[in-house]
Amino acid sequence: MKQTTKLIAITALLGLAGTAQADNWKYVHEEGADDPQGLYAAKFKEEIEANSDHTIQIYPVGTLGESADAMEQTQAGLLQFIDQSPGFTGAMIPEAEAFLVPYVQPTDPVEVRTYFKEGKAVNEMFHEIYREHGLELLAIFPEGEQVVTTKEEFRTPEELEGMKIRTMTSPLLLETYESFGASPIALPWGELIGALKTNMVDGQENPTIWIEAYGLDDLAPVLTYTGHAQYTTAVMANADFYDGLSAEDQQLIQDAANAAQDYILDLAVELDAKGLAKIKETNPDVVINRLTDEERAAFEERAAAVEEAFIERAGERGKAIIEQMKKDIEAARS
Ligand code: 6CS
Repeated sequence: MKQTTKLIAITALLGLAGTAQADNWKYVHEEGADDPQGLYAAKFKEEIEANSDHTIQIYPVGTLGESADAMEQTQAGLLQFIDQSPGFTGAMIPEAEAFLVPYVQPTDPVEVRTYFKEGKAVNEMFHEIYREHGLELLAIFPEGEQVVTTKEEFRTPEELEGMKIRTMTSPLLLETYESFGASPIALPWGELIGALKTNMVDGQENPTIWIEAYGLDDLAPVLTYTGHAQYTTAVMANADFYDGLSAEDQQLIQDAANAAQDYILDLAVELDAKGLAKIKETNPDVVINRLTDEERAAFEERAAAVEEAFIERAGERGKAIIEQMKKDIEAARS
């Protein structure tokens, strides 16, 4: 009898060991369900749930505080996955600000796709750096060219002078707008709409799809395409959580991240164009200005100081990243 009980217990244990435990993983991002980060997260969830017994609970913008709060919770291990953009992460990881250095990132849709999919800088140089902050980097993807929306028109740094422009919280964004002649103010996303409504700020920058989705063109109807940046975002896992997983689950996560990246790389360009079409269709007051090469040159000249400030902060590693980014863009162009 005793022997039989033992046998049953051992069989049960073996049975358990053979079955992978089904977990519910929490994934936080900075946008709504229909925005690029939300669409990426939904695809990631779909892949994980189709290929394992695990489930993903998605927390969109506003549900767990601002971007900085979500990062704290992820680093503390309360959340397993996070999508946070360098515009916020750069305050903690100086090298991540490489994505913000003006007039370095590509804006042409075909170049953008190749650069993010195949570029050595994007795909190989950030993993170790994010690891130093307890994060396993899973994907980096674009959301469209950054567009400046203001209440008054500007085409030169002199005309931008005195305008209070809201940026995300990475220091490099403040330096960028200072160099462009504006008076920048860093604010979390949750404070931007109120700041525009109360004239605490006169403008802001964001990709077209986001401007349309949140009615930013209604609050500051001059859209200026300065060609200085591409909105970039990154998806990460808590590194301790990731390291504690089986090799099979780690592969599951990498495969899901890659599938979601392919999906969003195609979609982001489409969404960007749709955003602009919708603004033109629905906002009779909108003014759309794309700076000429000559006009751009005046801003680009001033941007050189920002690149120097970046290298000073991010050191040799930062310098190597920027150099590689430039090579990757050249390769994408050809
Ligand atoms: O401007 C911001 O703060 C927001 N912009 C985008 C495109 N995504 C999330 C972020 O919080």
